[in-house]
Amino acid sequence: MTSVPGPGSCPATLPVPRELPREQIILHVDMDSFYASVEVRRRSELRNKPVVIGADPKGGRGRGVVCTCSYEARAFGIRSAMPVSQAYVLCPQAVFLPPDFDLYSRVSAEIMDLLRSLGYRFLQVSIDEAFLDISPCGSYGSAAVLAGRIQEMITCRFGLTCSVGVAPGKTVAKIASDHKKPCGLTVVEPQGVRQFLEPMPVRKIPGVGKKSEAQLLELGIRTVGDLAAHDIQTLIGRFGRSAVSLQVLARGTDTGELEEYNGVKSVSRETTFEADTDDPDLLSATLEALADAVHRNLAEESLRFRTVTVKIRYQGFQTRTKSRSLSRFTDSKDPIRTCSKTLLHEMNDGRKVRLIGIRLSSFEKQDPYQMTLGV
Ligand code: TTP
Ligand code: MG
Repeated sequence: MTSVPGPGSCPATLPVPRELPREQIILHVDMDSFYASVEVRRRSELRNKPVVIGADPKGGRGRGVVCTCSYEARAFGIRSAMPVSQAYVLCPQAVFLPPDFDLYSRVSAEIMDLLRSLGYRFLQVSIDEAFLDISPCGSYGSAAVLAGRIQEMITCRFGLTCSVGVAPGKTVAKIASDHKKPCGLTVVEPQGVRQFLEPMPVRKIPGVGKKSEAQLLELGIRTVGDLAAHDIQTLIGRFGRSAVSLQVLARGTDTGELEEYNGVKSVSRETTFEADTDDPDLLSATLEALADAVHRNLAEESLRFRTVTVKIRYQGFQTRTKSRSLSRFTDSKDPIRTCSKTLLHEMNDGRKVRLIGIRLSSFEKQDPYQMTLGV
C-alpha cells in the first residue's frame, strides 16, 4: 500500500514549504461511474460489460430513470437521468441492476473517511466527490504527486477508480476532475486557468443546465471564454445578480476557501397522533405535512441537505429510525417526500403508530459553486 503524505509530512523527496503559500491549491476527487463500479466490484463477471443502474427495464416498458452506468454502457449513448426504457432501446444486452443505496452509502463513507484522514481541509460535496485544500503541498508539482497517490490508494484499498482535478479554486478543480474521466488526473496551474477554461462549452460550469445554456446561447455565448468576456451589465439584465457569480466562475477566479459546514446539524419535525393509528392515509398525509415543515426550515436557513431520516414510534413506545443519503445535496422538497415515504414504508410493519417524524441532516450552505441561473 502506498502511503499518502499528510499536510505536515509531504513525501521526503518533496520540499516542505517554510511558510503557508499565498495561493491555494484545491484538489477535487470524483469517483468513476460510482454506483456501477461498486456493483462491478462485487460481481466480477460484470467487468467490461455495459452495466446500467436503474429499475428493471421490463423489455423497454419499465419506468424509472438511470442513476448511472458503466463506461462500456456510455459507449451506447446511455447517460444518468435517462429513462431506463430509452437505455434499453440503446443497449438491450446491458445488465440492468436495481440500485442498492445502502451499499453505496457505506462505500462512500469509507472513501470519505480515508480522504478526511489525510489531514487537509476537507469538504464532501456529494456521495462520490470531495474537495481537499492541499495548499500545504506548496507547489503544483507536489500536488500532482499527492493526487496520483490518492488515486493509487483508492484503487488499492477499495478496488475502485476515481478522477482527480487540481487547480487554484473549487470550480476549476471540479471541471478538471471531469476533464479526462475515467482514471484521469488533470492539473491546472494558475497561469493555465484561462487557457483551460476558455474553449469549454458553458455547460461545463457547475450549475449551468440545459435551460441556462439555451438562454446564454441567445446572447451568443457558447463557450466559457465567451461568458468570461461578456458585458456584465447585459448578463445582469438577463439573469439578475447571479450573473456576477456566474462570470466569476467563468473567469476561474473563485478562490473561496473550503469550509465544512458547521452550523445547524439537523432540522426535524415530529407529530404524536391523538390516538395510535395504522391508517395509511393519515400516516401519508402527516408525513407530507412534516415534509412541508422541514422544507420550510431548510429554505429559511438557506441550506441544502443530503440525508433524510424517518422516525417511527410504535404503540408501546418502541422507536425505530432509518436514514437514506441522496447522491448529492439538494434544496428541493420532492426528495424529502419520496425518500421519507420509502423509509416509512420500509419500517412500517403493520403495528399501530404513536408518532412519526422527519429529520434532515448533512447540510451545506448555498454557495456560488452550486449557483444556478434560477431558470
Ligand atoms: P456522478 O459522479 O455524477 O456520476 P458517476 O460517478 O456515476 O460517473 P462519473 O464517472 O461521470 O463521475 O454521480 C455519482 C453517483 O450519483 C452516480 O454513480 C449515481 C448517482 N447519480 C444519480 O443517482 N442520478 C444522477 O442523475 C446522477 C448524475 C448521479
Ligand atoms: Mg462520479
